[in-house]
Order: sequence, then structure tokens, then C-alpha cells
Amino acid sequence: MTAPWWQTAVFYQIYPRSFAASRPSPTGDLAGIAARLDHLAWLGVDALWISPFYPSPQADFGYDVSDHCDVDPVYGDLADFDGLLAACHARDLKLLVDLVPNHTSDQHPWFQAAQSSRDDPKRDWYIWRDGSPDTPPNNWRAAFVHTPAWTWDDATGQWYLHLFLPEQPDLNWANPEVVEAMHGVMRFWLDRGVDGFRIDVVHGLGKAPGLPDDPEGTTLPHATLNDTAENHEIIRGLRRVVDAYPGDRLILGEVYLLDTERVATYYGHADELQLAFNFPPLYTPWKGRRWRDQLADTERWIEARGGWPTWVLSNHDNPRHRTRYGSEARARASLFLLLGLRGSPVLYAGEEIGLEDAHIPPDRVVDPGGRDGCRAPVPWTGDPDHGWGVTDPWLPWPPEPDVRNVAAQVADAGSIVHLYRRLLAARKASPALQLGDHAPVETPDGVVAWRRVGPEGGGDRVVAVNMGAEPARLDVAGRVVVASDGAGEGEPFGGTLAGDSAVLIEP
Ligand code: TEU
Repeated sequence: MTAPWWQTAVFYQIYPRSFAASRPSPTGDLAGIAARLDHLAWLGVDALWISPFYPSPQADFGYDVSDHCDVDPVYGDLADFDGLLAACHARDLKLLVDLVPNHTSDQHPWFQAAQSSRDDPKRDWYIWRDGSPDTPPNNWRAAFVHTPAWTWDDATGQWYLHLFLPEQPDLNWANPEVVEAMHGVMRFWLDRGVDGFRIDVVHGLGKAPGLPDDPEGTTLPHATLNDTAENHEIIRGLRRVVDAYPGDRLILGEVYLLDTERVATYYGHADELQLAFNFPPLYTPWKGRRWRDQLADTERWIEARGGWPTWVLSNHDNPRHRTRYGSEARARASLFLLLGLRGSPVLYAGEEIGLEDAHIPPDRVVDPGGRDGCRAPVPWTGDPDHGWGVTDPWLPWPPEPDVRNVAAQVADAGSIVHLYRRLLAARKASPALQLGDHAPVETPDGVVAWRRVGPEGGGDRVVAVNMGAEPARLDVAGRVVVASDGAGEGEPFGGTLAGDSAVLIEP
């Protein structure tokens, strides 16, 4: 049996507001993405996930959807989407769209109807509770705004639930009409030809009956705690929708529970998510011992139940790992984790040129969740407009755009973008790196190293990442295929790994 495409694919997340603009504009658009596909093909990624581009009041920059089956004029129209999808498929790139099923915008016609009267047929599509206007129905906290997850609706005299902003009321997945409506949204995009979905807050959908309080005194938003039994049948339903289509359509779920053991349950018994984001590694500091624990957890919980892991270090919700780890050397070395560990990597646009978060002065803050820095626009050139046709995009440029831009780095064979390209190519050429088993390699404390075993016997690869500042000895003989600092590639490995560096060895 050949592996499904999503097991060997390297995914690349695009935040459409910040990726590229097809005409002079402070915000990106779908045609802008299409115009940059050559860069992605050159880089060597296999699949794109595009964050929401649907009509939206942009209270949460697209994660507040007011129409799931259209394109916001800011990003173009459905014809642009179809053009982008065709252009991706012509280059053998898969395309995932972002399904946001947990909530809608408060401007969505569904919520407008629900809010209009207690008797409206759509009232029960959302989650309403009686009470007095000064006591929310339970102690759940909303994400980002540090308020109760409930807003009082004066006109109809009830509370509605929102795990995120008040502008993002939660849908009621206990109502079969909601389930059917959202399955219809999936079919709308599947019929257009998308290869699957990244699913937003997929662990949020099923609310426990009675909406029991979170542990007393918790400061965590309920969105990080909603690990309910109800979720699993809902997700099996989503899976049945994609499985009815040919071509291994994928559901890659955002399971934002910071516990790998719990994340693993969302793979079900090969009948829930094919892939689940696992965030604990993203929050793990640059320390060998801590990373070894993460690898052990992934093996123990996800792989042991037959799940295929994912690896992600940056996205549109967290400071970039180049910023978190504090140096380009570490950003380079960490790519060997993403592309060398067993599982499907998800890269975030701009990490291939080593972007840091932008500095956002107080008067430029736009996200209530404090996530603007990692969402800064990608600089494509060294020109004053950096390829956007305007010099003042919706967020400030990331640091050093004059030199840290795509054109400058593509022209420099020693740059980080060339490291990404070489390691992506080495992965594509190696069945062991794509699909092989893994085994630990003995190392000193600050080093994490493992062997990927060729599925057909032979072709093994060893990956070693030195998270310490000092050089480390590594008892592996073989040829250096790719080195994070570019040193000694093609030559025999000398047995020493510099601090904050990584190497791929063919034994
Ligand atoms: O994020 C959901 C989520 O739970 C976390 O990523 C979030 O950072 C955490 O709850 C903080 O406490 C998804 C999207 O990725 C994010 O951009 C949206 O804002 C959110 O859903 C709401 O749609």
C-alpha cells in the first residue's frame, strides 16, 4: 500500500493578508498568492494551507466568518480562488482551506437571525442561556479578551456563548441542522476541488451537557480546556464527509489542548483526524533534554496508537520561532527537527527567510490577542515597497526588510532560504526521511539525535541537533548531506557538531 500524500507532504501555511498582493495594496490577496507559486515550487513544499479569506468583518482577521462559501472582496472573488486552485494543482501543490466550524461572526446571517428573536428557527443554532445580566451562566473564560465567555443580549434577555471574541458566537453542534450546514460548507469546497481542510479549534465543537464549570481559579480560556467526549462523534462526522470524496482528502485539525496524550485521542481509530496539530513542542524551549521528552511523548501517545505526527514551530498565533529561539543559527538548526522527525511538517510563510516578528508600536496594534508581530507582511524585494506596491502595509514590516527579503536571499547561496531548499530536496529524495521508522542515537546531553530507517532496508539517515552552545562530539560515521551552517556538505562527517547547529548524515 502506498502512503497517502499527506504523510510525505511538507505543508506551508499562508496568512493571506500578509503573503503577497497582486496590485498595490496594504493587504495581500488570492491572486497575489497565485503570482508567488513559483517561489513555493522552487522552495520545494508540497501543500498549502491558507488561513481564512472568507467574507468577514475582520474582528479576528478572518476567523470571524460571515459567509463560509465566498471570498471577501479584500482577497478577490471565487474566480480568483478557482484560478489559484488550478495553478496549485498544475504545479502538483495540494491546497487546504481553513474551515472555521466552532463559531461564526456575529454578522453572519445565521447569528443575525438567531439574535432577532427567541422564537427564530435559527435561535438554537447558537448557545443561549437564561440568567440575570450580572451573572454569567458558568465560569468559562473567553480567549484573548480575558472576560467571561458569555455576552448578555439585551434585546432578547439571554446570554450567548463565545469561546473567543464577543463577535464570534459559538455554534451549537448539538443541533443536527448546524452539523448539516457545516457539512454543506465542506462539500462546497470539496466540490470545487480542494484537497482538504485545516480545521480551526476542532476540539471546541462538542460542549459537555450542562456546560460544567472549569476548575475553580483557572486562568486558562475554556478554548484550551474543551476536551469533551462529544467531540469525537462530531469529528467522525467531518471525516465521513471527506472520505466520501476520492483522492485522500484531508482533515488536519487544530487541537489546542496542551497535552500530547489528549491530542492523540483525536486521531480516533483511523476514523477521526488524519492529522492533528500537536502544540507542546512549539512551546518547548531550545533545550536538548526538554526536546527529548517531547519526542518520547509523541512516540508514546501518537505513534503508539498508529497516528501520524505533525511538527510545527510557527504559525499566525504565536511569536515566530526565529524570535523565540533568539538567533538565526537556532532557526536554521530547528529546521532539522521539522523536516527530520517522523511526521508531517507544517511551515509558516516567511520562516524560510528567517523572519523575526515585527516590532509593533502601540498605535499600530490591531489584534486583540496580541498576535500582530508574527503576522507582519512578507518582504519580497529590497525596494521601499518590498514588492507590495505600497510602503505602508497593514502591519509594519519585519526587521531588516532591506536585506531580509526573498529576492536578496534567493540571490545569496549561503542564506537560510537555500538551507530550506536543500533540506526539503534531501527529504524528498529520501524514503527514510519521508516514511522511515526512527530510533534514538546516543548523544551528549544538549544534543538530540535520531536515525531514520529506510523503509525497504538501506538508505538510513541520521539527524543530529545540538541545542547546546558548545561543540558536541557525535559518534556517527558517514557523509554530511546537509548542514545547518552549510559546512562540510558532501564530505565525511568529522565527528563534531558546533553549538546551535544541526546536520543530516548519510551513514
Ligand atoms: O486558534 C485557537 C486557539 O485555541 C489558540 O490557537 C489560541 O492561540 C489560544 O486559544 C490562546 O489562548 C484558532 C486560530 O488559529 C486563531 O487565529 C483564531 O483567533 C481562533 O482559532 C478563533 O477562531
